[in-house]
Amino acid sequence: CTICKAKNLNNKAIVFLPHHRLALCKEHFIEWFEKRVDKTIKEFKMFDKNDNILVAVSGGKDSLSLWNALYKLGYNADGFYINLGINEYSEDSKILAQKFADKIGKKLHIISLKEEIASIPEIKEKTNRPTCSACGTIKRYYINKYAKELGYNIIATGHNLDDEAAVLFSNTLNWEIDFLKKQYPVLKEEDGFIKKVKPLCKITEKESALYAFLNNIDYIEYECPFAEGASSIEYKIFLNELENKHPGTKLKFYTQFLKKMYPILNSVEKEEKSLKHCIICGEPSFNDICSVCRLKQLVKN
Ligand code: Q46
Ligand code: ZN
Repeated sequence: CTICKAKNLNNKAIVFLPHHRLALCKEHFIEWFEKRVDKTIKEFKMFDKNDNILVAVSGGKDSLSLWNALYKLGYNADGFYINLGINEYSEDSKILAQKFADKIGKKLHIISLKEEIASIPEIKEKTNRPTCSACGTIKRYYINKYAKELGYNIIATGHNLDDEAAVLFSNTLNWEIDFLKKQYPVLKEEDGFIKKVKPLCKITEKESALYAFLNNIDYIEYECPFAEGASSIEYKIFLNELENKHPGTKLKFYTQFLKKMYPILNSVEKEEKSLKHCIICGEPSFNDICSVCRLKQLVKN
């Protein structure tokens, strides 16, 4: 282990991180991971120890690793789980999320989509919206709504470097300027929207899986059945091939975008669509009726 060696200790490394040129033992990997998360939180001024954080928990490795790291770093963080009603996947992930919350003695708020609108499979059947796009809109809507009602001022999600690099790659391939302009690990608080942050944005998927494993966190190891065939998976595979040949590619692609391209994109004056409030539910929306209320109407009809 690089750190043990410097301290004249003799622990064997269990992992090699080529993009950081570090070989680390279990103890120092965990320490490195938590320090890196904390550094990211401070670098982007995400939150501090006085904030009330709500972690979007899916039961997967990223959200549980994030919650564990925030807990160990001494931040005030509870969890929020949406039961999407996707058969065993939702049942299994709910059990694992609750088990983890009990282990660290933190509150996990749980809502059921079936009670709010309808389950994801029902929404898929009754509307023609692409499933993951509808699911993403719904998740963002409910966590924002409940965070406000429950008195949290920060929403933290487990998006990792692989996720961010894949989205950045897709948005760049399609020159989605409006999306690129918003691709930042912090979305500031805005009329009706709670501040949203991504503290794992510089942590790879492998690092987050290893952190979960070394901390004995039980997480859901299989993907949601609707994830199959998503183009983001292809982009992740492609970026990993590049990463294997040239370690550090993903990190550089993402961090250099934030440093060099993001400020340029946002220096151009844009015509801001003004934010209103949905006439049905009162939540922030760019249209008279928000997309979740429209979805509700489609499901009913
Ligand atoms: S849960 Fe929902 Fe994901 Fe399943 S339906 Fe798609 S978006 S894949 S993170
Ligand atoms: Zn609405």
